[in-house]
Amino acid sequence: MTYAELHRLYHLPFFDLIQQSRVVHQAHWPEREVQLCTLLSIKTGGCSEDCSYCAQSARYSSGVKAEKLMEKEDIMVRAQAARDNGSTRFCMGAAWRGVRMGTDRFEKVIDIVKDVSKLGMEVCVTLGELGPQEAAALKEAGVTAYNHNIDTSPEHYTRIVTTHTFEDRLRTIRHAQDAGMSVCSGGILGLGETVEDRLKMLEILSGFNPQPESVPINSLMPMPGTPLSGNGGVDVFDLVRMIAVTRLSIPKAKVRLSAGRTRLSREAQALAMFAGANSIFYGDKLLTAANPAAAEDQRLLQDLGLMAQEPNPSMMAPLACGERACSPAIATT
Ligand code: SAM
Ligand code: DTB
Ligand code: SF4
Repeated sequence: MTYAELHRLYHLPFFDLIQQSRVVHQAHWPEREVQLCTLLSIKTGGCSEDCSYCAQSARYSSGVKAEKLMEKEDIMVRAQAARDNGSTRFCMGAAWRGVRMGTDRFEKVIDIVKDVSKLGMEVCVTLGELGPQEAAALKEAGVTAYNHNIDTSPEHYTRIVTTHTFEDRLRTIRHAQDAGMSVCSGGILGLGETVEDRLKMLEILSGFNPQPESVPINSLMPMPGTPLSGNGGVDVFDLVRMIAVTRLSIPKAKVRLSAGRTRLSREAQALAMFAGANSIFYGDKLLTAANPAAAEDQRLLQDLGLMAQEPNPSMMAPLACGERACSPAIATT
């Protein structure tokens, strides 16, 4: 969707905007379901990168200790617990700049993915930068979706991260798509960006071909010791407007109301779901930061008459659209 159209929609009177996004939401997602995804940090802290929002960067004194890659057996216990608790997607995150074929740690991740993917949940990983070979190996091992956020506009990105570029992020996303993985890509609100930056981010996300399969909308969780620790909270109506415009511009995506729900009331979360959010991180921890307790989320869904979504049975990536027709991003065997 063009920037001009996103801008027009975003600035509609609030009720007009959410009325429109509700119609599109119901047309594409009539089932009254919310996807439950559980996150696990399989390699925490000590990251070489300087993302100024992140407690896992080695450059900041955030109090997050650098740990080794978790053992597969311990990860399997957590994955089984997530499934038993009702999650249909298990998302493993690593505080790495990226991964490289032939390294011991990448081989270990491949082995972990193979086993987790046998549990019947969608498997998501977020490991930083990927080349084409790494992407193909992850797809082959059973990854459903690769999470790689663009986080904000290209212009604002240079004020938030200096150790890699916005173009590096786009290249990794292209490699994940070319390998036939679904792409999960979104951003963070509250990094000191303008509304224009947020809409430029959305212009880029909605312009991906294929569009992202899921779009996490995070609100900054200000982490002690990071350069952005003093940033204020995101206004709830700004957040809901972004959710609504995301739903309108990427209608088939799971729009995930992501980090920052601990600061939102039940009513605010209900409004975000009404406007188009249909996925949440589920379980009391994100990667290092807090998330609402699973029991609270169960109660919220029950009170709203919403159900947990089944996993995508084919686990196929969305189709890429050419000028005349849509075809799979990669031929599947
Ligand atoms: N290292 C990998 C990478 O950068 O892609 C994967 C892990 S990284 C922590 C995943 C995403 O979490 C980031 O792109 C960012 O959108 C989000 N995130 C990290 N810290 C956050 C914070 N304090 N508040 C909100 N979102 C955050
Ligand atoms: C995403 O967009 N949000 C998740 C997931 N993808 C990996 C991570 C949120 C991290 C919040 C801060 C923390 O836990 O350290
Ligand atoms: Fe490292 Fe990812 Fe955190 Fe950036 S966001 S510091 S790459 S873990």
